[in-house]
Amino acid sequence: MRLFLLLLLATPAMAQETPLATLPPEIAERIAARPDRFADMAVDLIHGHGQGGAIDATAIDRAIALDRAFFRARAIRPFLESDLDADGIPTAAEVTARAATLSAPARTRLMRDWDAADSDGDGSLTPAELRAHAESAAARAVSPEDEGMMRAILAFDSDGDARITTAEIRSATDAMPQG
Ligand SMILES: [Ca+2]
Ligand SMILES: [Ca+2]
Repeated sequence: MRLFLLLLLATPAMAQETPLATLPPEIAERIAARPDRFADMAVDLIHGHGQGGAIDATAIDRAIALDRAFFRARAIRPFLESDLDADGIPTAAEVTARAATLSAPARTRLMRDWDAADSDGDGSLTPAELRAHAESAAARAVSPEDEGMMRAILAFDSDGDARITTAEIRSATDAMPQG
């Protein structure tokens, strides 16, 4: 432990030059494999969710939460559209009525999602089942690895002002060997 601390103190310049060293290995490897792809993702996130060409930890958290909310809403929308009596609980009969108005591929998708969402198989979707279905769709769409890649942007704050600029991203990733 003491040796580790001494090593850290002895190599500040090196630590500064390699933001990847501070990241979980699987994230660092993914960035090192395609630095250009990581830079494109980071710059898009900065433009989309940052301010004045820079982004901070709060804005990255918000971007991840917005992504998750989008996929949760998308997953439950077909069931809300099936809730014909508006009691908040889509039933098998209601979903079947909705399914009959759809194209074959959309019908297949709706019924497959229905089977997955009605986890106790009782023919109705409780709010808890709807929420669980929404959460699992969000988890599939935004994986822990995707989240890790977005949060990895924070490691590229070379001037330490807690805001990461597109220039900080580009100068670090341009210096990496391109895969
Ligand atoms: Ca159920
Ligand atoms: Ca900065």
